[in-house]
Parts: sequence; C-alpha cells; structure tokens
Amino acid sequence: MNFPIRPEAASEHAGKHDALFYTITALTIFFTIGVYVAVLFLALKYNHKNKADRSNAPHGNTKLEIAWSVIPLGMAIAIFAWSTQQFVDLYKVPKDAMQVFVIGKQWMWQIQHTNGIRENNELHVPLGEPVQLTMISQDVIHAFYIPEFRLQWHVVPGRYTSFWFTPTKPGKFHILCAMHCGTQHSEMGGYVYVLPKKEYQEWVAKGGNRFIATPTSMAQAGKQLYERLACGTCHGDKDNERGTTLYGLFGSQRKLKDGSMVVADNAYIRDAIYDPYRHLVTGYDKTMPVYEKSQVSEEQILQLTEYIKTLGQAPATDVVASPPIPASPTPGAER
Ligand code: HEC
Ligand SMILES: [Cu+2]
Repeated sequence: MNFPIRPEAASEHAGKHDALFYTITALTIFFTIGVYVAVLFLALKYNHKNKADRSNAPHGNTKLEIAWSVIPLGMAIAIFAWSTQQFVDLYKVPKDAMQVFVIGKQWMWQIQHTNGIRENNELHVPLGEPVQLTMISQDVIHAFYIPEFRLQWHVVPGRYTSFWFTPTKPGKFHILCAMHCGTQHSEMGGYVYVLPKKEYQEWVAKGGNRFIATPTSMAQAGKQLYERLACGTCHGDKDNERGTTLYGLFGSQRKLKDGSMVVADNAYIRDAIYDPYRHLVTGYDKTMPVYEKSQVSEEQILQLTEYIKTLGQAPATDVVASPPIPASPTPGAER
C-alpha cells in the first residue's frame, strides 16, 4: 500500500526520525480516540433522561489517579529522551565525513566541494557515505531543507552552521529554502543527487556538471589567494613580530590576549580575517589588516581556510615559504 503521509525517507536520520514521528502520532491517535469514546459513552449513559444507577458515585481513587499521572509522565519522558538522542546525534559528525560547503544567497544555493567542483542549486553526493555541510549566508537568513532526509538547518549571515547526513537511497531529492527570504524565496531550491559510489566517482572524474576535468581544489585556490593577498608577508614559518605562523593552526588551542582559550576552527579563521581584533592572539596587537567582504568573499574565506588546514607542521628548514599542496583528494575515493 502506498499512502505517503511523509515524503520518501532517504537518509539514515530519516528512518529514525520517522519512527519517532509515527510513534508520537500513534500515541496521540490512541489517546484521543480513547478520551472521546469515554466522553461519548459517559455522556450517553448518564444523560439526564436515562435512568442510570447514580447511587454510590465514587469519590476519588488514589490508585487510578497515580496511574494516570505516572504513566503519561513516563511516556513523555521516554519521548523526550528518544528525541534528545536524535538531536544529539546530529552533532556527532563522523570523523571521515566528506566536507561540502554551502553559501546561501538571494536566491540560490552555491555549493563547493573541497576538490574544487562547484554546483548551483544541485548537490551530488555518494550513496551511503556521511557528508557534512558547512553553511553560511551572504545576505539574509535562509534554511537549507532536504525533506527526504528529514533535515533542515538555518543558514545565517555572519556565522557557520552545519549538519550531516548519510544518504541511504540513490535518486533525486528536493533542496528547499525553508526560511522566507524575500521575493523569490519560493524559487530558492534545487536537488540533491545521490549517486551510487561508482557513478559518483565518474561524476567527479569528469569534473562535475561543468566538465572541468581538473578543477582547482579549494586549498589550491586558497593558496593562490593567500599569495595574491600577500598574507605571507606577516605569516611565516614561525611566529615573528609581524604575525603568528599559520602552520599547525587549524584545530589547535589558541591563547588569546584576554586570557581565554579557543579552538582554531572554521569560524575562528573567518573571524581572524573579517574581524581580527575580536580575538587577538596573545602577544600581538591590532596590526593585521581588516579584510572587507569586497576584498575577500565568503567563498574565498572558505578557500583560505581549506588552505590553512593543509598547513600541517612547519617545514624543518625555513627555505620553503609556502609548502606544496598534496594532490586534492577526491571525496569518496579514499574510502
Ligand atoms: C600586516 C601583517 C598581517 C597581514 C598582511 C595578515 N595578517 Fe593575519 N595576523 C596578523 C597578526 C599580527 C595576527 C595576530 C593578531 C590577531 O589575532 O589579529 C594575525 C592573525 C591571523 C590569524 C589567527 C592566527 C592565530 O595564530 O591564531 C589568521 C588565521 C590570519 N591572521 C590569517 C591571515 C590571512 C589569511 C591573511 C591574508 C589574507 C593575513 N592573515 C594577513 C598579521 C597579518
Ligand atoms: Cu532563502
């Protein structure tokens, strides 16, 4: 029987989400029917025209009252625990999740893969592999919504948001914007294409939709930008008086001037470029230039970040100013 109450379920999360949804719905229907049947039955039975036996009416029943308090309470707590667990799962991103970046703007979704492939309003992903989206908006608040995956997340200006999924069915699924974002909000959508692994690799090999056989990877694009903007005049192999070294920066703990510690993640690096004085590194002053969005776009920030991620340890000798970038890994291919 095909009676679609909800869209097709096409991600690992969707199956779990549906189980919760149907359980809550079934419980609600069960109790609603139970209550209404009882109301109707009693209303008819004790209608004033009926000669029902009204002697010995019960006054209070402690056991019954405890039961109808404790059982629903237990059920509510169980549903709370179950849904909390699903919510927490959304924050447990698998370590090997493929990284994809999404920029929302009025009125389209720009998608960038680490290997340099770009798509607009389309997202190609391999079947059965975890994918993490890191998203930001260039203008107003949007929300990235894939109904078949049962996932929706806000995409806001000024900060990254993120969610992940594992597609469980090949096919074409909707991408919608779920936040009213202006005149053409309703047209801000597209499709996720879930391809079996081999087809996905072929898609990557032919350079995505635009047939660019060797797209410049995000890290390579970031490196070119880093050189063009001369970030290296201050950031070298070691901390120096002009700036800190960016080697080994990503994921490390940074000690700030105000004494606090933060982890250098995507957001930290974005701030460091757009709003550097918000968190000055201890020992440094307000000397890093503030870059405007007209100089470095959100997309370029992501590319610079990908480049900085490739900067592992500083080279042993200080001859090499900027290290060669390893050939861009094909997402999905290394597994
Ligand atoms: C005029 C020198 C100068 C230039 C040019 C410069 N920076 Fe900086 N940068 C600094 C200084 C000084 C700091 C440390 C103080 C601070 O946190 O702002 C810093 C901090 C940073 C940090 C945080 C590093 C840490 O150790 O936690 C990042 C990331 C960064 N810069 C990236 C860049 C990028 C990318 C560029 C090029 C677009 C750039 N910088 C250009 C001087 C510079
Ligand atoms: Cu939108």
